[in-house]
Amino acid sequence: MTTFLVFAILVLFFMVLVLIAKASELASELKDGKRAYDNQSKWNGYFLLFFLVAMFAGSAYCFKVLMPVMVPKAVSVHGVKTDLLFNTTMVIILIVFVLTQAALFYFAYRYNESKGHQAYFYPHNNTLEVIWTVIPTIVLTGLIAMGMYEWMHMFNVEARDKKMMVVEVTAKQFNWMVRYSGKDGKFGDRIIDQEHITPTNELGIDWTDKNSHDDFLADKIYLVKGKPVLFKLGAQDVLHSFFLPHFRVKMDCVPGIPTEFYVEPTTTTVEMQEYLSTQPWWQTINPETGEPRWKTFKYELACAELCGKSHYGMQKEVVVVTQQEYDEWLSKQTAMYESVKSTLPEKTEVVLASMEAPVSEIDLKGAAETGIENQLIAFINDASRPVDKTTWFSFDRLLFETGKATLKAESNEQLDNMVAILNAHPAVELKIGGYTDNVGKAADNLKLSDERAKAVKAELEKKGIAASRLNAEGYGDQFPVGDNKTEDGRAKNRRIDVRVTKK
Ligand SMILES: [Cu+2]
Repeated sequence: MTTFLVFAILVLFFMVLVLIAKASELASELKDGKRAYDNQSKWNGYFLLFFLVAMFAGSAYCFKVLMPVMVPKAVSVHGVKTDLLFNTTMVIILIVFVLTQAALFYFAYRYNESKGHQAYFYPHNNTLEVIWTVIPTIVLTGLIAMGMYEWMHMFNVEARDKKMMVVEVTAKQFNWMVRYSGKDGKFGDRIIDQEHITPTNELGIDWTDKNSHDDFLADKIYLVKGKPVLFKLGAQDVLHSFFLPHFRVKMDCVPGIPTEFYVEPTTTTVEMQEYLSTQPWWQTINPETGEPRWKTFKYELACAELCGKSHYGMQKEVVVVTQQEYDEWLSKQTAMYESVKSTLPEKTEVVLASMEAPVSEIDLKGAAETGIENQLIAFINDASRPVDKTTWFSFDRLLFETGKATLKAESNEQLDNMVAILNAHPAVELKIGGYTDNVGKAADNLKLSDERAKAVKAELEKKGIAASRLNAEGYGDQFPVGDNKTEDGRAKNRRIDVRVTKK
């Protein structure tokens, strides 16, 4: 309010000056036109001088009032250097600003048009040209060199501390998802597709990757004083910007393009509060809490990209603590896996290890070159594709009685071959999926497909395969492989598929 009043008074004062000048000009014009013109140019000079003084006083006032309210000192190693760069630039700019503006306005005042005075014509001076070209060139080159040097240090991957911690931050409208790798220090893989990204697994974490089992989401970002941290940044929807003002960190979060930032915090939250308790502005009472401002000081993560209507809500607290406090906090975190594992479908719980040696002498009967048996053996032996849960193979010679889950005798040959493959590869496990076309009721199709898949499983068990190595599930008319509009396509959809995993 006071600021507004001061401003209003200044504006009014200025308007009064203008009116006085206008009035006196009009008055004198009535007497003598020429003198009025001289007077006007004299007044212009005074105004320009007044403006110069007001501008400097105003700028100085802003600095005095706003500096203590600005984001306090940097609390990261690179941040101190960033500030030094910023301040150096600021000082140079200020010097140039004061000199040029003072000269500009003073000259306008000092050499305003007056009777009998003629302007000196001074079109060119090589020495001056050289001076005002060379000096800014040197200064700017220096500033840019300093900036490049610091930039290289900030982003130099080789120079990074191998013992740094890694925190993964994913931005979305309108929140931050902060993932820690847990005690193993390794993040579980993420698979960005519709199957994996669900309301309960927004990051698309692959739960079959054991590294994910101790990953946890943190509601606050905890960092350790003196311990470098690499933020791995991403976004799920639109552009966001990861902004840690106190650490002088700002990095865009771009959907599809991972970015990162390396920071070493130097001051714990408590130490920062202690420091701020000595600063005058921070000692003033915050009307919202009724306490001195320093008491409720927190480091903050904010979004610095206007990303939508609730952009302002994208905040998170950052807490810098000692290693001991961090370990304590870490031990209290619950892995995401704990809360989701009971809801996970069976098919993602398979985890596999190394391949066994290829077996070439499997006695296959009736399997053509391109039969499912040969495909399966090739897949099992292909070490470059040890696990691929999306790869299913369709049985080509399993036959059921129409509308029933009873296997026909002709199916035996292929089932025997499967048994031979499973016996040759003891670590291999099978997931058997049953499918139908879309004729009839979906519920009936689902039931029939499930029964058929289980019939295959039962048959393999009868032939000596351990039940623990087999799994069967019906999917009804879901996941068609052919066009249900044609008889040919429907025949393709009525099928038993199999997927290989290894223990
Ligand atoms: Cu945002």
